[in-house]
Amino acid sequence: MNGADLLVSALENEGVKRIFAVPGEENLDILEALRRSKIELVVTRHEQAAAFMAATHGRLTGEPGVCLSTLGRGALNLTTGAAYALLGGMPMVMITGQKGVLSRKQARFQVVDIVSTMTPLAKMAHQIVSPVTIPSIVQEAFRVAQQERPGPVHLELPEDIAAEQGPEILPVPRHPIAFPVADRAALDRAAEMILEAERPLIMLGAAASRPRLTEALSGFVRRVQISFFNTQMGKGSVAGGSGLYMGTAALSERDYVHDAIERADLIISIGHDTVEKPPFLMGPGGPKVLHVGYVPATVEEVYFPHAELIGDVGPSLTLLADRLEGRLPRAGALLPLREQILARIGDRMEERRYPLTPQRIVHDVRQVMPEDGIVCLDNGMYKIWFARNYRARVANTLLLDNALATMGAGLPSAMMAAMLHPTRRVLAVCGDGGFMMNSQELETAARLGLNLVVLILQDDAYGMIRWKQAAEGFPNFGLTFGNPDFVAYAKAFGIKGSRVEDADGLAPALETGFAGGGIHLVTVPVDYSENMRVLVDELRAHASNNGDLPQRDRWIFRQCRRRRPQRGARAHQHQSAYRAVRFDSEIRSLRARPGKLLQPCGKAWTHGGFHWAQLSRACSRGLRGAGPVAAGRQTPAQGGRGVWPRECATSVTAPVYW
Ligand SMILES: Cc1ncc(C[n+]2csc(CCOP(=O)(O)OP(=O)(O)O)c2C)c(N)n1
Ligand SMILES: [Mg+2]
Repeated sequence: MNGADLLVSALENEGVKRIFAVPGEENLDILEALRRSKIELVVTRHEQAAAFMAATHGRLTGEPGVCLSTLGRGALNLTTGAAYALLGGMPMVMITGQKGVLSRKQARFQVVDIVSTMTPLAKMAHQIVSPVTIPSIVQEAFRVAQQERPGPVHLELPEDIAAEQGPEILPVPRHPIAFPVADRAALDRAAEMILEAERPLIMLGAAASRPRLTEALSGFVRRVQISFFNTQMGKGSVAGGSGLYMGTAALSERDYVHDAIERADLIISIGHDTVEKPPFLMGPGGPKVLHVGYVPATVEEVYFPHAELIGDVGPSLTLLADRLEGRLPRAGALLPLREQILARIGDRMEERRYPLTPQRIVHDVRQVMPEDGIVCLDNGMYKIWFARNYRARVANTLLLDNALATMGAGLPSAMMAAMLHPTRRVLAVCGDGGFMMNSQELETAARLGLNLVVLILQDDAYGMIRWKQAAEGFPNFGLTFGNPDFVAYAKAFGIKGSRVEDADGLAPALETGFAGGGIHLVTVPVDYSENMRVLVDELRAHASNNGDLPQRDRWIFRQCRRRRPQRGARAHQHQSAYRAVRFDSEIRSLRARPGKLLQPCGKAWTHGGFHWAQLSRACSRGLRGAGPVAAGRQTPAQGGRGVWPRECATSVTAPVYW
């Protein structure tokens, strides 16, 4: 048996069914061993897709997916997938080739230090230097990848070690991995906190979507009857139709779901992972947080739990529910807010407009997707709309990446979902930017004979960045592009394609795509003017109506005054520093932009959610002798335009201190 045979038999022993790969000549012994094994070799058209598929295998099954590449350049192409799996908590094993290590007949030709490259991107990165170590190293790799928190591991098999003959060594026998359950004292403490709460609220984070957790988690929520919301990656982890769902925190603040979060006095945060964009910002005076997780919380400026319940989450929650069931008369204290929150989110979702609004697209997709249908998103503006508006009722039926948030993963992740669940409807939703980052994989999908519909939202632009550019007052610049004729493009791959031509055309086009089987590409033009209308103007007005802005401004100003020049690191340790830092960055951006238009918000002018007077006062402190300056002397109601004054913008060249 050579090293490659040992590797492949160890992979078979781990239950590996497929390997996603773009092989190179350094992998030829592995290919030969695979040819003689039961493992299917799936070649992709770019290593990045192989890694995204393997990571998604891990995400959906809990068992590591495996990808393979050549040395150097091929291995480097796996790095984005490695980061995707690392941040997303997805178990994955990456195997890469290398030139021989026992002799150097080709000197340094093509050699890159991939183990060092992978070290910060993987839970373990290891070069194999002897065939006899292969069975144990492979088992170690799989265990490390699967253990909480799951992630990628990397093994490098140099070509001479792969070819080296050695004795037959049996793979290391597998045994089930059990996780410890939270201890009794922690359970009692957690139960006490929940029993004392007046307005408890559950938050379901990324780890709540672990495949093995779904049943126990739904059972916990059913038994305690506490209303819940989820982060983007926690969507669907408890049935959304339970009547307790309060919404998804797709934004970090000011959305309608934050009405409930701000009123809660205890948040039971289950499986939250701070790799996600913060679902809410902790600050003084806010709700207490009980962190329930497989691993302790990472304490951050915006997330610092007051208590923790650490251990295997499913069994721990069952024990917690034993202490709580039937003893929580205030479990539904925040439920009266539910109807209004969901109604606001659902606003205009059936509007007939062409090009289609994002709300209408989400609505129509939901119509054609059955409960267990899987929607896999790429990254773009629509992700916020899907996270906010799409009601997922089954775990892992809305796959999105709110961790690395990379473009290009939508199609490969949907291909993996379609491979694992050939009888369920699977839909990839991509922007015209993200789709073109890995569109070559249409060939792989067609070759594999998958059933899959790919929906492309066409705005001929990097829409999300365009939105942020506009929201921050920058002029429109540099973010548009041309597109191929997507229907003709699909045809070139031997795939059916169609274009949505009117406001009611999306649902029938998707239906036809699913009914026809195979791969079907649908392209729909999207009207992104709703981004500004809803996500900026409407939510700001909502925040100011709630009285959030003045109160927050007062508080931010207090924090800012406490800061001293150049005390950055220490000042940041303060739990409130996030807001102070944001304030600081808004000031910096305004200083560079005299004449910038401010946002109307209720009766006032604002920038980045801060009142103009607050900002100009802060600036004028750096202007020796200058008094407070006024911006926007006319109110929005008087039809005025709020303009950031030139004195504030240009006179301060040194950092502004408070
Ligand atoms: C690999 C990668 N590069 C850049 C970005 C930054 N980025 C986030 S969203 C976005 C625009 C996405 O454009 P598109 O796919 O067309 O979706 P849209 O926002 O237009 O709906 C960009 C460039 C990213 N997330 N990932
Ligand atoms: Mg776009």
